Amino acid sequence: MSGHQYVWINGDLVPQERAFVPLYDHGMLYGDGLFEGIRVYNNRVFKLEEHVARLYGSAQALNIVLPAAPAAIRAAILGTARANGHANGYIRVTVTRGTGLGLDPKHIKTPANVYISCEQLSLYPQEMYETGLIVATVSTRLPSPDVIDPRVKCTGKYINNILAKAEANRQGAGEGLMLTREGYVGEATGDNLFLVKNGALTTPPASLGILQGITRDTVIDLALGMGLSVTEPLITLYDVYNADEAFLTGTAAEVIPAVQFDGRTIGDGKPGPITRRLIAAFRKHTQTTGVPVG
Ligand code: PXG
Repeated sequence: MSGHQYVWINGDLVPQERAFVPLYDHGMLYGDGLFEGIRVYNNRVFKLEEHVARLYGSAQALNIVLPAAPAAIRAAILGTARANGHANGYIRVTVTRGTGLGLDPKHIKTPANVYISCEQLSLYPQEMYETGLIVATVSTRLPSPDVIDPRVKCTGKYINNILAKAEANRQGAGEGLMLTREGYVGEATGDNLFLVKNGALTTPPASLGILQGITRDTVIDLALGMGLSVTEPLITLYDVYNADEAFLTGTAAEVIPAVQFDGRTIGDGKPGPITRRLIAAFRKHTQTTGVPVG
């Protein structure tokens, strides 16, 4: 099937050019849905179980009932990856509450809609992983957890992240760093932040209202495996500006060094040694773990 692209929609693999979303899909009308971005490395789906578990966690929080059990969704993800034939790719799973006009979920007469696609994706040019990213703090704040719980990876919340990303772009930065309303450092628009100071790693605590990234968890495990210390203190911009090294983690961005924040150069302005070691370890890890696409 190579060459053609397929999208899995509610149980069927449909050629991409014939894959449509209903006009009154609640995700389309109100951002009433959730999603996961998942990587395929070397014909293996990375952290499949973790991503599907997070998807079900988001669904449970939004009271959206998925029309299939986790094993069936995992099989559908693997099947979509297989049909599209990318040895290295990016899978996007989107679930919406269903199709129906009006806020009231009673108007929805369909089961939840499930869409799965697989594409090739490089978020940043390869040389940026060598030279490092420029990051700007943005004025767009993280929504507080009493408004939108960050552990719910719901589509609607991403308007904030899109505006933050555009704000960063306007400042000539590749990513935007978002703060909580209290001014603590939270996360970037689609990635988590790590700092290195005196050989030890820090990253903002998940309880602050950030997404507990699966790449973040992976990097914490790899760092601990190397004997490095990892803690989750409250971080302010002072800590960021005075770090020895910094990097971002996310499924799309992978592990990418950050060498400048708001015009302050981090360390000597080049990706640091611990960052480089973690990038190498992450790349090695992704090649051999993961569920074979088959
Ligand atoms: N923070 C936020 C706000 C995210 O959306 C991460 C951190 C990193 O989490 P993972 O689990 O990927 O390590 C994310 C990741 C997309 C897309 O278009 C998805 C994300 C980010 C940007 C784009 O599918 N999620």
